[in-house]
Amino acid sequence: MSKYNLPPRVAVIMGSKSDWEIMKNCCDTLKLFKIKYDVRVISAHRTPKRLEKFIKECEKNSTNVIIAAAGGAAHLAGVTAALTTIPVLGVPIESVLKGIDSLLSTVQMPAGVPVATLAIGKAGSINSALFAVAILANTHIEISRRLKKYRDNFEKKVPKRPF
Ligand code: RP5
Repeated sequence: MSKYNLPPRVAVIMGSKSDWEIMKNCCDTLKLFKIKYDVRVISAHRTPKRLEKFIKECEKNSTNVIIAAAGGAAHLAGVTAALTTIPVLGVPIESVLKGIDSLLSTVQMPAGVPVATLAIGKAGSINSALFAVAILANTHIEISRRLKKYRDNFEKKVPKRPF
């Protein structure tokens, strides 16, 4: 089977176990769409060898998207993107500086190695999964159907009046 026909697969990595409370929202969202995913604690500065090894595994098992979350001097998504051409989505985690440091560290990649950066915290965590789903929906009709259904339900939940 060609790697392009394999079931879609997403990897979710985060710099610390302390990021899990936010990143479980990402995993719950992937689950909702029945997307296969791996989830790991990998830090660019604390466990650089683990990062390199994991990225090699992702390339071997044809992972389609890597979601990388980190807080503070958040270089995990950037380093990940430097080591692979698999699309990398970055989630800035709230920090002592309210996540502004994480956001800027993740989003401000110099031209050539992109990281698609989501919002700080829970919204970014959920949206990173939805963005991965949207990427996969381009080539997987069933995922595209699920995404459209999700959006329809989303619209139904918004009240027409504020009272
Ligand atoms: C980053 O430092 C992690 O992604 C986390 O958001 C932050 C704090 O990590 P811990 O000190 O809680 O392990 O690398």
